[in-house]
Amino acid sequence: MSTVQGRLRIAVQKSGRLSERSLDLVRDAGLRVVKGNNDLLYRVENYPIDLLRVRDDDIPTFVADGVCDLGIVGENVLEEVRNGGPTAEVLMPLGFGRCTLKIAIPPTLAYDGPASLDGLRIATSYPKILRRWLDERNIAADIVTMRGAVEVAPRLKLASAICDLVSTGATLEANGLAPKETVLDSQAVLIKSPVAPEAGLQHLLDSIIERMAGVVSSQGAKYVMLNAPRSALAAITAILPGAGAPTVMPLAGRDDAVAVHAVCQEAVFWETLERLKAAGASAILVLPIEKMM
Ligand code: PRT
Ligand code: ZN
Repeated sequence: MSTVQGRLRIAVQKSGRLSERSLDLVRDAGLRVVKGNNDLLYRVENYPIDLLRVRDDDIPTFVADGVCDLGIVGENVLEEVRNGGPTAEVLMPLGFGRCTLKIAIPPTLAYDGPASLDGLRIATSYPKILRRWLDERNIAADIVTMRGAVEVAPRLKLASAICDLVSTGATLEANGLAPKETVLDSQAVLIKSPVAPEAGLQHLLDSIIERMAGVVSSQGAKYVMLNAPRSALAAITAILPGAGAPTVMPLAGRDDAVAVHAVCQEAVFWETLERLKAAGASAILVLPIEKMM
């Protein structure tokens, strides 16, 4: 049973790379978040829900222990704190906070595949993930655990290689390091506690999860409307990216053409519109989708 009577709790990063997008997701799911005097806890005014704002490293444990019912955290953090105990269930990837945990080396170091790391010292903030990766490949390397500024370790002669998160690659470049191996691909995920909430809150929990899934799947999705010659219908439908069965409707006074409406789950680029037009489509409209269930 959740520790706070009568209220659900969602753990989000207090301040960092995931904070803003986590709050956006919560808000897009219809929760009105009120920032009170308490910095640790934000209240939701239209539902019995609180947001617990903590360091991202604490989120997996809070959710696994049932202190929070849901949490938003990077897969990298989730993997690093994984131990033999109860774990939070990963419900869905959220499409933000994308990064890759990479092994990088200075260009002066000879490299011919993972075996070249044998006997080296590697600096990282992710010792457990790195150790697992090395063990799987039978590589005996020393790991130096650093909490930040991992990229300076080779210059300071603390280590000869690093294993750190990369998004744009600018940090590696600025420090003269070259990425060599991908240890983990990561993004933010929604996690759920193995501890059930109070009976009266289960329905609300299920509904919040379903709404968040709707928000995530509507991101990037577009509603496309166009007119098409009947003869080109099959070709035009095939061009629409990630559309299921589109709705086809008659056009008043036109036997040779139809209106096509479709939800496209994948990005609709200008190139897609140009191909649709070349296939005979006209009056093409692409609209954003606000909610989807
Ligand atoms: O205080 P708290 O513990 O909550 O925050 P934190 O400092 O541990 O984490 P924070 O806010 O930096 O990152 C939160 C999460 O964002 C991470 O756990 C990842 O899941 C995700 N994320 C996405 C990243 C990056 N991209 C990222 N680029 N986390 C860190 N970085 C760092 C990386 O460590 C390196 O220093 O950014 C630098 C590299 O970036 P590029 O763009 O130069 O490649
Ligand atoms: Zn952290």
